[in-house]
Amino acid sequence: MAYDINEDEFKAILKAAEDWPRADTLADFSYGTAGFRMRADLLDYVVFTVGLVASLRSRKCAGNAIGVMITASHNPAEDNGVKIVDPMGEMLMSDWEPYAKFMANARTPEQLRNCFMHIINTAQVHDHNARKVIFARDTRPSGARLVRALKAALEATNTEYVDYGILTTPQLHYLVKATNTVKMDKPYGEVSEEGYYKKLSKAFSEAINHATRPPSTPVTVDCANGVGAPKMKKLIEHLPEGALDIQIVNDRIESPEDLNNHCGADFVKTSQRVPQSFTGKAFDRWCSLDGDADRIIYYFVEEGKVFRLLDGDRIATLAAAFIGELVRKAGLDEVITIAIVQTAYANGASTKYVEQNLKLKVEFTNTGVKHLHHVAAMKDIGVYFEANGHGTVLFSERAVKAMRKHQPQSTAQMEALETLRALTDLINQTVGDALSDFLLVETILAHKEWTVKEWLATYTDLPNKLAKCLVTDRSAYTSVPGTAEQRLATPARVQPKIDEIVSKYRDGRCFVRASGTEDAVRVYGEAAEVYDTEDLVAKVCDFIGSYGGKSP
Ligand code: G16
Repeated sequence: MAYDINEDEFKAILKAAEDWPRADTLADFSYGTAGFRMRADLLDYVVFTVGLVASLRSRKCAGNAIGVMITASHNPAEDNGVKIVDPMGEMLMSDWEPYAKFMANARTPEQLRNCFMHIINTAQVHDHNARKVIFARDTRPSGARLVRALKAALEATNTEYVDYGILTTPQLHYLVKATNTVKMDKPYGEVSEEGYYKKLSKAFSEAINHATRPPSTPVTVDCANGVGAPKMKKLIEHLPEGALDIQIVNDRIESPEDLNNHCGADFVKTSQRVPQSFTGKAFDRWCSLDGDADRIIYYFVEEGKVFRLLDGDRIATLAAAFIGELVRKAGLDEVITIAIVQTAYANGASTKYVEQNLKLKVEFTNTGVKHLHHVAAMKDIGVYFEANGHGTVLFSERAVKAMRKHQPQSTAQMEALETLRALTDLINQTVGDALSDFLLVETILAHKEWTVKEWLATYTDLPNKLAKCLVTDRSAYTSVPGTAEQRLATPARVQPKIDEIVSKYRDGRCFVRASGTEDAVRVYGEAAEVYDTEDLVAKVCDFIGSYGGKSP
């Protein structure tokens, strides 16, 4: 069936678009790992068109609220980005990504009209349907201007909207799901930022209820000088008194240039160093959020200032082991299975530990939580984390029902069951969430009465290194499908050279892929020895530098 464009609506769109002209770039914009991301001054028109797509998506989804988040997360302060959130709080359905790309690249009013018509007809979008969009932004100054571009598109398309101001990315995901489930039997939570803190703090109190005692040592949180700082402070106000001793550093949101600058999860993970403002003594527990608080990683120093990282792989293994124990103790191990989803960036030692010690199945996907989430959602309990600290644990409807119905046969079974049920509320079910993951890790350490030392002792990481190479055209780097991005299809000469280099190192593994959030290719390497790893990655970077660009 063919749908016609609403001429009045389209006139309003063209009029509004005049204030947000497309940046004069030759290259096409693409919807990458986490939406559009680039220098903020190029984004006005892109955000405007995202508003149009979000409005159409809402109409397609029977008027359910669609989320739009304006953030560039771990990127430097001069960047910004925008992404669309689907009705249950998950990332935009992949079939719609090309529509968003198509619209952002329309260069003339005619092309914009064609794109609009194309979406309406191929996705079969009813013009008369209700439409609603809710949105938020991180602390970047450019966010305020981009919000105006978004509002212009929403007003032109007669779309109802709610502006939630400054939030973390996972808070916006939470609000999308809460908004769309408000009339259901089991609403996801109160539709407010306050409701988010209330849900998390209540679940946290219940989850630590059966722990012998709260963690006896303080934990310090590096907030990357981003939105995580004020939001973590608000969360602390809601937590039960004395439950956790939390110190906050890097909370200067009034200095935009400090955002992610020598601090935050991405800096700590990639440089394998402590962040700015680090004052920890040996074995003090520290963690870092990223710029929009959807990633978290832990770390500490040993005596002699040896740096030790407890990254996303560590959080995944900690969570899977703990939840597995609870399932067993609750008497549900015959009914509920657990699986782990990782990407190629997972340290080989973590995968081995999961398979050999935890006896759990590991599945691999391409980079991007949007890929991991879908695989994890198919499991009874799906634990997914990227090594960079982005991830969560999904409980299927089936698992939640089994937990609800199960009659415990002993006090121990009852306690395990109560803790499990609390985790289903504590852990953000829409997307990786640094604040929720933080409470999860603290809960587990309290139950196990572990310090960072015992946590680190579960397995030994293979030495690894992640580097970035600047190339003239990152789109020239494409991966062979089905290899979890571990093999390059193009440029044709690169993969054979990587294979040749890797073959010279014991336990060597190395792959190269184009980043979907930065204008660079990433090079990941592992080997049996630290100096081998450094050497391996340096050689691959040198080759890429000589081949198609310049290495940093
Ligand atoms: C985003 C994605 C993550 C991904 C990261 C890096 O994180 O949500 O899943 O791992 O980008 O992606 P790439 O290697 O393609 O640049 P964030 O925290 O920046 O939104």
